[in-house]
Amino acid sequence: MFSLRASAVLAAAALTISSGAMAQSQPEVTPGGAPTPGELKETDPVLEDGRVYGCHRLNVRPGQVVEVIMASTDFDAFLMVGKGSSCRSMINAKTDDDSGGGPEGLDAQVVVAVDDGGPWWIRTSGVNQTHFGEYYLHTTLMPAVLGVEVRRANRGRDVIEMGQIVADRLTDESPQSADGIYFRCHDFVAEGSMVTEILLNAADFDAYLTVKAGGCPGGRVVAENDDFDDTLDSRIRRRLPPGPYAIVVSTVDGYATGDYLLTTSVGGIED
Ligand SMILES: [Ca+2]
Ligand SMILES: [Ca+2]
Repeated sequence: MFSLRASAVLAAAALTISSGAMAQSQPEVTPGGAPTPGELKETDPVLEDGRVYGCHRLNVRPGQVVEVIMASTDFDAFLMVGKGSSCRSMINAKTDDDSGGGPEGLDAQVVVAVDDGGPWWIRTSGVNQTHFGEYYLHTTLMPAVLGVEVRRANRGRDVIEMGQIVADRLTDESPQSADGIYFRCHDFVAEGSMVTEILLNAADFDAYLTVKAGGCPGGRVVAENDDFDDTLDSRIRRRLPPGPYAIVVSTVDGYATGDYLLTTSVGGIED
């Protein structure tokens, strides 16, 4: 009798410890705060492919654009960030292996545009079953505005102002060119004689950037770019005479869709 009671108590204690450990392994991460330490251990929950993973609740508000970097010197970091009921059931999650750079080029980086209350999650893992060790999550709140908010403020028009970062998305409901490629056209007004840098970062597709004279949909092509440096992203640096321009975001990936960041800034040397 006593032994049964004792084992029941022990089982209850084990349950308490286990749920306590679960709570500890899911610390909330608030963007902009100090780096969050984590560790992958052999006793952690396991994915279908045998990799262990960690789970962090991402404390964000709709309208925020957040960069998450997972850095580790112990193993090859892999990230998944998305929303859903848990780290195991996210929808439209973004994943990344090595975009975060780091000393060995193996850190992971994901940028997400927070379009609703989620809940949002960060899932941390390695890239194979033997990856264990310590890592840090660095989160940054980016000074970006969501495309949906730009359209809401501009009666449906896509507008980008000098110095702005717009977080937007090509979807299967975006306008299509004559050959079926999805695009989005942002109105831009050049005001000075400085060099304008226009940068298009797209994690999900091979970006293509075009600047045309006049407001959207634009006329004569002023500048265009497919890739720059060693990326598939696009960048244009051009001295644009004052006036209205159409900045067209598209892809060379056929009918590809996905998130992108479009940034305008002053400076740099003309391409
Ligand atoms: Ca990696
Ligand atoms: Ca490209």
